[in-house]
Amino acid sequence: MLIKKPTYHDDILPSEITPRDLYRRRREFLKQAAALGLAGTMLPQSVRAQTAAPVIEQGKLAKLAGRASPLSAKDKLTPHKDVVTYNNYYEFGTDKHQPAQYAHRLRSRPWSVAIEGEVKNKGPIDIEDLLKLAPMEERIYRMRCVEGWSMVIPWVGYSFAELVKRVQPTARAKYVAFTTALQPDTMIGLRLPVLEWPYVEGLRMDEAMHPLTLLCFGLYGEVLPGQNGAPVRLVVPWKYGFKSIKSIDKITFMESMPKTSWNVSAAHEYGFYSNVNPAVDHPRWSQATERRIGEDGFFTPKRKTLMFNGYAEQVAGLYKGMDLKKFY
Ligand SMILES: Nc1nc2c(c(=O)[nH]1)N[C@H]1C(S)=C(S)[C@@H](COP(=O)(O)O)O[C@H]1N2
Ligand SMILES: [Mo]
Repeated sequence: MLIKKPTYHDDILPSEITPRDLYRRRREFLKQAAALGLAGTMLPQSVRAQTAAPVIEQGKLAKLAGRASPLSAKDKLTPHKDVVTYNNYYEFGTDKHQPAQYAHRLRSRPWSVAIEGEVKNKGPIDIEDLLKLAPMEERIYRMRCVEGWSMVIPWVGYSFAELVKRVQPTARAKYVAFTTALQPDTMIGLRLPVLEWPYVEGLRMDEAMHPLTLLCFGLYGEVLPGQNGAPVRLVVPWKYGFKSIKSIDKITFMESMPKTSWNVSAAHEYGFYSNVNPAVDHPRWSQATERRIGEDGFFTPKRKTLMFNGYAEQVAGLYKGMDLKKFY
């Protein structure tokens, strides 16, 4: 696809780009995207398009075993083929099949994760050390995208809390921000100012410490392929998919609520909490039902979306007394 370069210059340092510049670039892009008919369901209406046929060249991935976890869901698994070819990873394009086409280019070694902010043990952790930090578990989780589809995926990883225990946040840490790596030479989507790059997500400290919050390195018994967020990502099963940030290279403990990429790009559509809540519609579509990928025949009825994606028993306590329509 040929995309006319937006009207900004490559020689401007990211630090020199003001929010106003971003806003202008984004508007410029949206105009061009509308003209070109680009995909991207989560993006504003003007940015929709046809899906290209997937080209999948899957190399053999290394095995990554994990002991079965009692936190696993009992649902039928989504076929592996769908898990690795139907993705949202906008850094590799806003079309569902583009990440599978392009993300094999992602360099996942060498890799380290910077630990910063309100924390005693600051500094980079090498990916090989991160892999050995706690025993690997296989966790079968339901995932639900804000776009209205869901999957059931056997992830491999360990609770994010294991890492938190070792790096020791200070008493001032109330939130955690996660940042995706920036690889301009491999991430073709970075040319499109659809989101504020790098992709940033955040959790409240108690959400981050919940045992269900998974620091994830693999799926289906193999290391994560690029399109699913190699070499390390987050999986937060009771929140919409976009909170499950991919290819993390920085974790920052913070006293105040971090800005998140989706909230910056469309505050009225994507709040900080983003808990799966069938009673709160997306401004442009309902969240009451979902289509489970892999079981969608012509006559297959949609599933009813469950509060907290079916994890209410485990997580509802985190939000006691909060108005979840206000804190969406
Ligand atoms: N860095 C980054 N992380 C991301 C995204 C993205 O575009 N960039 N998309 C999110 C969205 S919207 C979803 S639904 C999930 C999809 O994860 P999967 O492709 O592994 O199923 O990743 C999330 N994490
Ligand atoms: Mo999503």
